[in-house]
Amino acid sequence: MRQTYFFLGLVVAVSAASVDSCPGYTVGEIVQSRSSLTADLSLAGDACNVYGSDVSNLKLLVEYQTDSRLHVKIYDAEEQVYQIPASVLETPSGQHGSSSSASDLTFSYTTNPFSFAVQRRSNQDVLFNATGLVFESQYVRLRTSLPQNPNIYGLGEDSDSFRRETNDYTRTLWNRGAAFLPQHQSLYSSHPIYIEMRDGQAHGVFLSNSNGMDIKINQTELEGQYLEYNIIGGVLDFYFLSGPEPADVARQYAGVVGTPVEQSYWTYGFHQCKYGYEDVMMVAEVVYNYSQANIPLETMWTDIDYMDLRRTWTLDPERFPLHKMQELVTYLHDHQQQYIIMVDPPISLNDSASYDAGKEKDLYIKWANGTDFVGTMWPGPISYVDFFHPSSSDFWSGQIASFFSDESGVGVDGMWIDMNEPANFCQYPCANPIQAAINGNLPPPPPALRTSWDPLPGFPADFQPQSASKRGVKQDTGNMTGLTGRNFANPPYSISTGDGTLNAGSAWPELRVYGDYVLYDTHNLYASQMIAQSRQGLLDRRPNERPFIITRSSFAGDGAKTGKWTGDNASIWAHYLLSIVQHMEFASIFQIPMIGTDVCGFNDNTTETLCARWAMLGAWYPFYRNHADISANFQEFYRWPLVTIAARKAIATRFQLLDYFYTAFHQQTVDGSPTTIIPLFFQYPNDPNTLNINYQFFYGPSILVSPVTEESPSPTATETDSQSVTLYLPQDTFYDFWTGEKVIGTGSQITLDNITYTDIPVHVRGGSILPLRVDANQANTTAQLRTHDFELLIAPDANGKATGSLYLDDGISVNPSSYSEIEFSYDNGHLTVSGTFGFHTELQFVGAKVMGGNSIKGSNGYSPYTQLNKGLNEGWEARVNT
Ligand SMILES: *[C@@H]1O[C@H](CO)[C@@H](O)[C@H](O)[C@H]1NC(C)=O
Ligand SMILES: *[C@@H]1O[C@H](CO)[C@@H](O)[C@H](O)[C@H]1NC(C)=O
Ligand SMILES: *[C@@H]1O[C@H](CO)[C@@H](O)[C@H](O)[C@H]1NC(C)=O
Ligand SMILES: *[C@@H]1O[C@H](CO)[C@@H](O)[C@H](O)[C@H]1NC(C)=O
Ligand SMILES: *[C@@H]1O[C@H](CO)[C@@H](O)[C@H](O)[C@H]1NC(C)=O
Ligand SMILES: *[C@@H]1O[C@H](CO)[C@@H](O)[C@H](O)[C@H]1NC(C)=O
Ligand SMILES: *[C@@H]1O[C@H](CO)[C@@H](O)[C@H](O)[C@H]1NC(C)=O
Ligand SMILES: *[C@@H]1O[C@H](CO)[C@@H](O)[C@H](O)[C@H]1NC(C)=O
Ligand SMILES: *[C@@H]1O[C@H](CO)[C@@H](O)[C@H](O)[C@H]1NC(C)=O
Ligand SMILES: CC(=O)N[C@H]1CO[C@H](CO)[C@@H](O)[C@@H]1O
Repeated sequence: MRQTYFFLGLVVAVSAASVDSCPGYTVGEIVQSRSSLTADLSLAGDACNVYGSDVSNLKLLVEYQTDSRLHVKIYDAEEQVYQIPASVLETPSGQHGSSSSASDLTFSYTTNPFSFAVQRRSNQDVLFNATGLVFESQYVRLRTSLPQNPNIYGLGEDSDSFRRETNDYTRTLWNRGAAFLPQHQSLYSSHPIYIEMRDGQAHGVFLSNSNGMDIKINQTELEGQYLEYNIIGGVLDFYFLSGPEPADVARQYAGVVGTPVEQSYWTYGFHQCKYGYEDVMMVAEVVYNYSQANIPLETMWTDIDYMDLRRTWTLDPERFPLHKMQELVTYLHDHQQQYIIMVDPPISLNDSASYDAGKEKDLYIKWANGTDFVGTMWPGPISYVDFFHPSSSDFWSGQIASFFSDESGVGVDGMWIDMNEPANFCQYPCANPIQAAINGNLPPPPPALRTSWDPLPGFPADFQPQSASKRGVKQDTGNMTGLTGRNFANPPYSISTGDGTLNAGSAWPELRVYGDYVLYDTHNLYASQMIAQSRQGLLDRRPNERPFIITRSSFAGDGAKTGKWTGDNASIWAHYLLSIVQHMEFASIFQIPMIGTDVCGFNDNTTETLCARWAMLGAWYPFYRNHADISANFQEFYRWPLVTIAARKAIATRFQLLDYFYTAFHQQTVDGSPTTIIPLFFQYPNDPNTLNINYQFFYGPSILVSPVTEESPSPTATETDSQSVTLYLPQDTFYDFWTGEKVIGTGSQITLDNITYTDIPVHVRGGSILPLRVDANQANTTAQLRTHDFELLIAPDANGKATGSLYLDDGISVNPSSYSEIEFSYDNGHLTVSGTFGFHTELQFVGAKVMGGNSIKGSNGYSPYTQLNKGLNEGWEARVNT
């Protein structure tokens, strides 16, 4: 959703003193054990007090938590400085599963001034060399030197290149609604984790800190190459992850912040949304038109259009009346389709029922003096639900239970939560928010009531034309809620969010949430709390169903509860490309693998060719949704012949592979293995050519997708117009997914010609077996697809061998009562199926085909089909035609 709100960067006065003159710290008493080290650190000279006051006494805690994970924490001895509440994100502490002699990582330090280094034991490589520690009330700095031009990935959310720039580069983390995804600025989420690749080995560094920060990567003649954290509060709470494979780092990170949450089978279907559907009739018409166009629509969505005067938890009584909304939901459910609508975090002051319910429990974010803060959002004056308040869970769950009641409300199948940075349209200092809202921010007038509609065969009569937590408080120390005496409104060190100030476009940093916290410290966690309460509310309503949530804003660890979309992009080629980078980051580094980008673009008008290419690419997004802004033209796939053909083919292919991807996604939920959207260097860490690949990716472990990267020369084209694509193939055996032909990768680029608007280059990695649903192009929904049999696609490696797997369960239960984990293995014509077979089904493996078989090049690279007709409830073996 667009936030119609822009700020020019403010020029910030440069402080006279420099932190470079700060004295650093000296190491006092050290206590060492087999698996940990603690020490006192004290200021080594006169305080420099550049950005607030220096904290005199610090503590160092080093824990060898596992052989591959080292925890290093530097915090104030008084424990007054803000730390992330364990109720929001609980990272491991007090774990001592390894020792200083067994760990893959070694920790060393110098005493005066204090510095520390983390090395890889096997080769003594210095992975992190922390110098220049400054710890002030509103500024914390630490720098690590790095090799020249390091290969660094992560530290999102952003719209920059996949591999981080290494010179004069700043990544700012401060959750921020930023339409059009501007480059070199902070965007919706904060994920302070990076992966670095050195000579084929990977390590990870996670800084568990929710405060705003500038992470600077730079190379200067004097200081060499470095990465520097400049944080406006909190403590230094590092987790060093030793890899050595990129996939190991991903698993190790999941060990710190949690594995991603499992999603229901239907969530992988195709979704349609737009801001600007004028009434429920128009929503129904889109559903109808999709079915007429024979494009399988799985889930219909509605943006804030459905609300009465844009107020959360209300329905526009004329345009989206309850009885018609219920009929729409019933219609969709009867057709095995789903419905989702948007929910925003503020409550309108003018919405007496919901507002009073929240007020009664004192659930709104407050000023320091205890008065509720009033800001401005879509409905005008609003207060924000304080999702940190323990009673907010009951309140939010109650709202969900009644408004989304399956019996008496709108029985939606998931939640789409937006504006949760949280967004605020009232410009600081907004002396009179109510008046300001009334003056300039009343909800946009609803569209004129429509009075006539086309008939919608199959829909109810109403749709036919007629008229129209817990906190680890320790004794004798502080409660880690934050130092007093700080300047929240204008912090002395200013991070470069892109807006110039922290309060631009959001609720002010000086506001309070439950537990004596200020948004200055917890801003980046607001969405996390909304996600948690929304998940709980959905679980309370349908206890056995996996809650499906798509959020705009997020923080480290949120993948354990939610999926995400990448926000308000634009209908431009650059954002079609950017989506690939963002999905690799979210899926493989940030552990939010249910990730998607608005297909065909949100802001501005798309074109037929852009939308066709995007329909083809979107089929390889975990979350595949077409969505556009109210000011953009309609862009449903059925609106252009070319896009219709592209979408049918894309969805049929996605359906064919849906269980392959469901299995891959399941693996990531089990142990954090990056098995969903995978960068090439994760798969080929020893191939340095893969380090700079932005626009090719693996969809699951076995499928390499190489979309067209050049924009179409014309905005309209026909199905047979084509372009070429140059792609990189690592040294490996591949097969063209569409023809079955073998393609030997040589670690170089190849060019494919004649890639029409309904084509996308896809290769299967040799050594893989993929379970495919048969006749996938005949399924209109994923529920129908689940009744289709399987066939096995075998792509042998250079030795004629291949393996694969299939995870089966009911596709919806939180804890499925039964499931199967089926393993396939193939060796030169001999196929073996084994595993566990708890999920009983009448479906069959009807056949198998081997890629790169005895084919005539150019026509069909598949072996003659082998009929199998074997069940899925026990193991078996068979000969397969090669
Ligand atoms: C860390 O960096 C400092 C300054 O650049 C350097 O003097 C020191 O040798 C480095 N430490 C290690 C362990 O490499
Ligand atoms: C990088 O270093 C140069 C030279 O000191 C400096 O001018 C520039 O501002 C630095 N960039 C960042 C992002 O810190
Ligand atoms: C549905 O299709 C009809 C017939 O092509 C068209 O007139 C109408 O505008 C479409 N409506 C929507 C909401 O797409
Ligand atoms: C799928 O939808 C098409 C078009 O509406 C219809 O002709 C076909 O019968 C449907 N298939 C199934 C299996 O329901
Ligand atoms: C409050 O709501 C009423 C009726 O729902 C509406 O008429 C009025 O314009 C609203 N006022 C504001 C300030 O939003
Ligand atoms: C509390 O502080 C806010 C912001 O300064 C102010 O607008 C409000 O009037 C104050 N409330 C009281 C009761 O003093
Ligand atoms: C935390 O400690 C501060 C300072 O001692 C105190 O003012 C505040 O009330 C405490 N907050 C909580 C939630 O205990
Ligand atoms: C989108 O197209 C509509 C009508 O075709 C036009 O009025 C509008 O100005 C276009 N928007 C942009 C941003 O070009
Ligand atoms: C390009 O592909 C299309 C569709 O697959 C085919 O009809 C056409 O003959 C091909 N053109 C060339 C030049 O190979
Ligand atoms: C990544 C990218 O291309 N961003 C563009 C997004 O849109 C704005 C406005 O059109 C451009 O200024 C950015 O360059």
